[in-house]
Amino acid sequence: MDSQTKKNIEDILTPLKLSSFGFAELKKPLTIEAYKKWINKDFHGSMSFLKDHLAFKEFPKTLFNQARSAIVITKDYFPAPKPHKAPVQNLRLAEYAKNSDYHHWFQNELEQICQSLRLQFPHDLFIAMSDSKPVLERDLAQQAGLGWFGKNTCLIQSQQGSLFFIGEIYTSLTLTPIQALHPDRCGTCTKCIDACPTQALVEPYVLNANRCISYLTIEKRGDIPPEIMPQMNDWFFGCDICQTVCPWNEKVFGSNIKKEQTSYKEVTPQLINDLRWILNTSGKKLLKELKETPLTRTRASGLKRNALIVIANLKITELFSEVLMCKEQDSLKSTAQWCEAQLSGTCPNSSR
Ligand code: B12
Ligand code: SF4
Ligand code: SF4
Repeated sequence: MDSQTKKNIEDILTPLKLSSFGFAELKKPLTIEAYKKWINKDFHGSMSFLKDHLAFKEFPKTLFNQARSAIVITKDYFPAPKPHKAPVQNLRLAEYAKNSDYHHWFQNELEQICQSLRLQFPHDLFIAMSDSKPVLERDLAQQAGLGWFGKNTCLIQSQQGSLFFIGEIYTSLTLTPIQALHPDRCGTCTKCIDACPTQALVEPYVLNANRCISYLTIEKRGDIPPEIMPQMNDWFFGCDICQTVCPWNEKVFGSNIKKEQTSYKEVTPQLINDLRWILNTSGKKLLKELKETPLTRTRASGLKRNALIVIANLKITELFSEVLMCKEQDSLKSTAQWCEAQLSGTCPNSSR
């Protein structure tokens, strides 16, 4: 990479005040063997696309013939830079899901960067992606020197913690890393593994998605194993615990994030209203009202299923009749029956 190319790209990116950026060559990911082992153990659950995408992830140049390198960009999502106002504000959402769907706004920001790059390099290819193509994004960002793999599997930067998205621009330019690999700073810490409520971090750096609240509330379709539902606490969509207990996030964000995310939500009339709204609203209307948010990923039946689990775990007897109504729907029947069993015997006015 000649120094003028590097300078021209940096001149475009630096004024944008991105959280961080770096360059990586498109080569076999450093952690591809760990990825294959993970797939072979079926830790991906029903996310079959992760298995199907293996070849593109192992040989990144095959995704776009002309691509040679990637410009990797991170974007902080806490406190929410693009908050949405959907009527789920009182439910326990992962921090990323308090933002509008990053697959749209972050992707758009990356597209705009591509436009500027095309003006500077009219004969070259630039393709923007963020969780939209088969790319092993954490590995690519690690190669670009933008963080290390924590034992919770998230990419962490010592100055920024881990609450950031990763996006990349594949290009035909030949770029080499401008930063060295970020050293591992987990040391002997195991806080994330110890704090995971469902024991999904089965060993350092290995997450069994089948047990992960994030997977169960977002990606899993249908019923959730009954032995895990009580451990999901009041998480409605996603989970942040293995990140909020991380000393590197505590260092960057202070006590705010920890307090907000590691304690149960108080059962307020507003929280009950949000849950009632989810259960009483038709699937079509729910998806319409939530269309700017990432919550539609789990579909309407997933949102209703998640609401039932929160109701059961918080023992919200005020919604008993709504729970009974869900028993009439095939897709919710068994979760509603389980929820009913958790609630029955609880007097509506007793302390929780
Ligand atoms: C599938 C997926 C999920 C799944 C599986 C998560 C997972 N850990 O794999 C589920 C639904 C559970 C999920 C949850 C979340 N996700 Co997600 N997810 C993805 C996706 C689409 C693919 C990830 C993947 O390939 N997993 C495969 C497994 C094998 O990878 P891995 O667990 O990271 O394991 C690696 C390391 O452990 C490492 N490794 C293994 N052994 C060893 C040993 C040593 C010594 C070392 C150093 C490394 C190492 O190698 C493995 C392979 O790279 C990416 C987007 C993308 N295209 O890459 C986003 C992505 C990883 N997710 C992201 C986010 C924000 C989240 C959540 C925070 C959302 C939330 N709050 O609910 C949580 C975080 C949970 C967690 N602890 O990971 C961000 C991560 C940003 C970051 N800073 O790391 C990404 C990159 C999306 C984006 N474009 O920003 N996600
Ligand atoms: S996101 Fe939650 S459930 Fe998943 S590994 Fe982290 S703490 Fe465990
Ligand atoms: S909690 Fe500790 S072990 Fe886990 S990712 Fe953070 S520093 Fe690493």
